[in-house]
Amino acid sequence: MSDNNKNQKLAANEGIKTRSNFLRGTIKESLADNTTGSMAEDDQQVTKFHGFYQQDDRDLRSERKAQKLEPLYSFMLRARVPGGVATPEQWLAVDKVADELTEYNSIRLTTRQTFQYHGILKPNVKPLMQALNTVELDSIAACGDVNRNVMCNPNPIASHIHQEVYQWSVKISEHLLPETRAFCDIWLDGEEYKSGVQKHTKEGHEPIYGPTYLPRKFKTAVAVPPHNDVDVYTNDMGFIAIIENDQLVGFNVTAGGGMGSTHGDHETYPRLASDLGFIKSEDTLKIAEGILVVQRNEGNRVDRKNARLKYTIDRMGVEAFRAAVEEYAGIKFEPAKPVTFTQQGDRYGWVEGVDGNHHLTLFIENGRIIDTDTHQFKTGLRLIAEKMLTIGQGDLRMTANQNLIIANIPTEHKSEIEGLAQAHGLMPRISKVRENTMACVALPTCALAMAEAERYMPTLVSKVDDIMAKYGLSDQEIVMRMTGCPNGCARPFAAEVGFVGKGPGKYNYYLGADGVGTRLNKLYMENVDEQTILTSLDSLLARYAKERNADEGFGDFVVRAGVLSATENRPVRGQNFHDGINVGQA
Ligand code: SRM
Ligand code: SF4
Repeated sequence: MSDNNKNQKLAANEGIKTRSNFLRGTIKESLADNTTGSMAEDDQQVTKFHGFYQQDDRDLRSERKAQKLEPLYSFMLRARVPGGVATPEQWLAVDKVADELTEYNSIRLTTRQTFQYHGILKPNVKPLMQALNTVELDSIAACGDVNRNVMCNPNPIASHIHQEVYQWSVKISEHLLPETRAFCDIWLDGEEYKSGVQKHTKEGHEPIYGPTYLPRKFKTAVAVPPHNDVDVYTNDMGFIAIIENDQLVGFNVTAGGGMGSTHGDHETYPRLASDLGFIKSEDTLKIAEGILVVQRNEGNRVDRKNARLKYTIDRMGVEAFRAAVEEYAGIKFEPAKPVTFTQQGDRYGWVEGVDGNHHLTLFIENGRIIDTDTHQFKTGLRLIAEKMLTIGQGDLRMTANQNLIIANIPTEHKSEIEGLAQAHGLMPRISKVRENTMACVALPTCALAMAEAERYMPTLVSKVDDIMAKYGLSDQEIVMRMTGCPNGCARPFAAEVGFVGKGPGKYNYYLGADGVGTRLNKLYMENVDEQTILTSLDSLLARYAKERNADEGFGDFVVRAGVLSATENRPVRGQNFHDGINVGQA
């Protein structure tokens, strides 16, 4: 244990992890208890490591309370899908499970390239785990104080490079999986996972994590420049592919990114990752393990608000952290290679890969796959996956921006796939601003939401679209993101325009990131309503239309025009980040 934690009362979760006996807790007993829809209190923490969270529908809370009923408990489950790649067989199973074992009949693509189900009743959790296992999917370590789903650029345009880089994301994910047999025992009655991920594991043996796992969640992304679709610098650990002469030679490694913060608490802050240096590909797993183990040893286990790797690095200093990783791994970092990122979001429509296959990126607003009166995303994607099976080719790739790529389609089947997408509303004409939006789930399922996000962002974007059109800016891209609280699940602090929920209908409003994910934005107005936001955007966009330089993004413009100063890339203790112009009602 680090000196940081000595002689101090550890956070309650540390006790829960210790008592859980390598993530077993009393999950089996909680599942068997049919007197309540809930899990026992400690188990509600332990189940996160198994990929699921207890929730209740907040829209129904007061009604249920008035009826003296317990909240309508159900579970959100998040799958582990490294790099976001799913086969058509997997997609069809995922689709069927949504109908048969969840109350919401929807699939929710997340900001970390996987999918979630909401509204799983307790008796359905185990059947759902087993159904996913039949198609080699699992939710091991999708949440909890462990390395979570590993992201990777999903677009296989330069197929051989993407395949190789993608394989690294799978290897990192599997190398850093917890080894406890609790997963097989609880969900598969002791059988092995069909994918083989638990094959060589031993009972009570966690060589990388130890019995109390990490102090806090830990996230990893692999980027392929010039695309920064995975927002690599917002991750605890990042690998930036270095390609020379059309070959992957290694990775620039970054550490200490994160978005989460708490309103008004300057000891918490978003941070972009620090560069550690370049490594050869063959050293990837050793370095990944080293970064994780240094965080395991040095991270704060007393205060969970100060426990992410970003705080450990700021406390230790980058040099000392790098040296500790080098010592563990027995590998020296070389100086980082130059890299340039040119875009943060996804590119929509068809692209042709070097191997002649075609890839269609679809905009899925806020990742919600559901059939409604206006569009039938769920049905359309099911038919596309069925078509892939009949043609014997193709896969579905979730992006880090809550979208989906229909990948590896041969030329002769392009038009059939496009026909299905068009017929089900999957290729709507939308503005450039909307294409670059994301909103987190927030209400009604997220227990931490202070304001709406997914259910409100589409309306706000329509109003912003009108302003853009008024100033002739409809072709201009702006990265705009919203979350229902400052935990930052849609990475709002890395957006050119960010909205972060403060209370019902009220948002903190951020400006000034660079549109490629290498500079954070800054608080511009605090606790403001829609009208204040639109009035402000109207006047800033009017200036932008007149005064911008050629190819200047909105985030760069507001900084150059002196609307606010640029945030330093790696703010220390939040100084720069929180010094916005506070004109809200606070
Ligand atoms: Fe998140 C907690 C949803 C990506 C930072 N996040 C939650 C919970 C589980 C709420 C809770 O703890 O009870 C949310 C569940 C809502 C629901 O009903 O589904 C939730 N987070 C999401 C998703 C689904 C948002 C989305 O709309 O796609 C994303 C799932 C990602 C995945 O597949 O693994 C999601 N969360 C993120 C990201 C973005 C990223 O990782 O790239 C962040 C910011 C990056 C970071 O981690 O710093 C993020 N989520 C948080 C935090 C703040 C962590 C911190 O350091 O303070 C919390 C709260 C916590 O951990 O205490 C949180
Ligand atoms: Fe919930 Fe906040 Fe994350 Fe949105 S940002 S999903 S409101 S925790």
